[in-house]
Amino acid sequence: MFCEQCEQTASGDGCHQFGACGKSPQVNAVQDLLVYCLRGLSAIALQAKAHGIDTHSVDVFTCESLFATMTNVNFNASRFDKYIKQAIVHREALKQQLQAVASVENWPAIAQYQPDFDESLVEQGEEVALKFISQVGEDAVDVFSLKLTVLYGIKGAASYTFHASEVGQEDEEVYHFVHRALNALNDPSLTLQDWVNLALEVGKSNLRSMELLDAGHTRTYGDPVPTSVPLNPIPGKAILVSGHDIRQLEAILKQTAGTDINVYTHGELLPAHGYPKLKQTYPHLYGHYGTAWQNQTKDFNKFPGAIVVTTNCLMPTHDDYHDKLFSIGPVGYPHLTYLPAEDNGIPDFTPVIEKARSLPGFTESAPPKSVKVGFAHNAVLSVADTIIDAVKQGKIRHFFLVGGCDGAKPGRSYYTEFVEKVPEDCIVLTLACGKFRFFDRDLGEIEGLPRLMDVGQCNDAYSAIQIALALANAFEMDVNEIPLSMVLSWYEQKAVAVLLTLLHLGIKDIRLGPTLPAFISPNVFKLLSEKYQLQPITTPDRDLAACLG
Ligand code: SF4
Ligand code: SF3
Repeated sequence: MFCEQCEQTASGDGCHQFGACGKSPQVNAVQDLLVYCLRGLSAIALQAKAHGIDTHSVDVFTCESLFATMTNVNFNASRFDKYIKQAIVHREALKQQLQAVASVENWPAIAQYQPDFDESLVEQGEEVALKFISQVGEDAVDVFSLKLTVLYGIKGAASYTFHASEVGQEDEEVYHFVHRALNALNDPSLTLQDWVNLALEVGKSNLRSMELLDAGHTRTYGDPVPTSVPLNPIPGKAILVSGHDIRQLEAILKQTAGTDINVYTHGELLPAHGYPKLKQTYPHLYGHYGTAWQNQTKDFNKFPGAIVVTTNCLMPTHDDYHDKLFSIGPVGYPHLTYLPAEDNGIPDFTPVIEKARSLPGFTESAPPKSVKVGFAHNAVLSVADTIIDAVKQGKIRHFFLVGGCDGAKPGRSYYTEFVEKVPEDCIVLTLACGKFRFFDRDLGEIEGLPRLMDVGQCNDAYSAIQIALALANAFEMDVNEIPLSMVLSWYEQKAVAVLLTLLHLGIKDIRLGPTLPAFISPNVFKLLSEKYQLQPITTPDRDLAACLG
């Protein structure tokens, strides 16, 4: 087994025996086999596109199945067997269509690969996994590092692309790029510089994917507005919805409308409360429960209702709550109840509703407590004049974007301490699940502006980018010259995609932690630090002093 796609990777240099995330070597191998088959599928999809053949179902399938191979999404080997079979069926169907319009003599070897479904897919996955081959040149370590960066980045970007397609936003160029990036992994002739360029292109394409997702969310549910979200449960039956998928949250709200069930968000669905049309249409979207993904064993156990996990991050499930847990979309775990989508992409959530009814729900009130969400680009830029005046008058000295993924490592307390130490004349923007380390702190206000603003989910890095670019425009400065520092935490491949987007935009001086990606070789890191001044976090005091200096 070899996997080093997330920050949790064992001993900081790859999981070799068993995933620190709970992924078994068997599941890792079938994920590797799926990625190999997708590389072959992409080679054919590119040819099909060049001949004007409609590849839409293959495009969406590729994004969904890449999504399933991300950290903490799917632990169910049998699900990957199905994805692998589908990849081969899609590939052969496209070949037939191609044969009808062009006389193709030879398919690339990878596109002729045929898994033997009567034999162990695990062994076959181990054979075809992307491996480091030491004898391919002196920069082999760095090329391999960049190949992994592209693969992991495209997984993150594919997940956002899949979400965007669910809310009706698609771009052929993005799908084309996903296939091009996967197909590049088939090309041994690419140089180090080719791989650097491709990694930055992943960032560019991911920016478009996040833009599409933003458009899908805001056109469907309205631009987020500052909204108080109760953290105290209220008596009544309850369903908890975890992950990132706002469309599936809406489907659950629709199917529970008019019942006595209250719906709570968990993890990265907290920002959903900021979307006005969702809130207005479904008053039983009541509040938020729990914090970041790594605390779910405790949170899910205590939650007295049914729970649906729509996306990452799912941890290995626990007997204490396995029976009340459901997964949908690309998410899965052995023996966990999976609700398949119907033709409209939405599952029938009746089993969830029945489970919620059979459980006690909340029986007591708790003291009121709330947090504010909804500071996406439209909300923040609607008060741009106030912000700009406050900066000009010296009332706001600096902005910090403290965001990204949360995780279990003790070093992540850095982010809590950092936010606590941010001087009172500075504003903290945050996004993604890393915010749960400080999201309920009252940092007060400057000129009526909250000092802590929740921009949204990890994909709402798009919003943060729009805010940064608008401020740069207003101050007639380069984005790297405005008083803004980015202090980011990463865990999984969505964060890799976002980081590549920021580098593609030329954003410098990003501080990254809690540790640097294991898949980034020392030379690749040197290159990134020389060109972009990308740097590891140190201590909150040192980093704050450097940012404000
Ligand atoms: Fe290890 Fe992370 Fe891969 Fe899981 S996803 S096997 S923790 S590197
Ligand atoms: Fe969190 Fe998994 Fe990355 Fe969307 S829910 S940010 S870790």
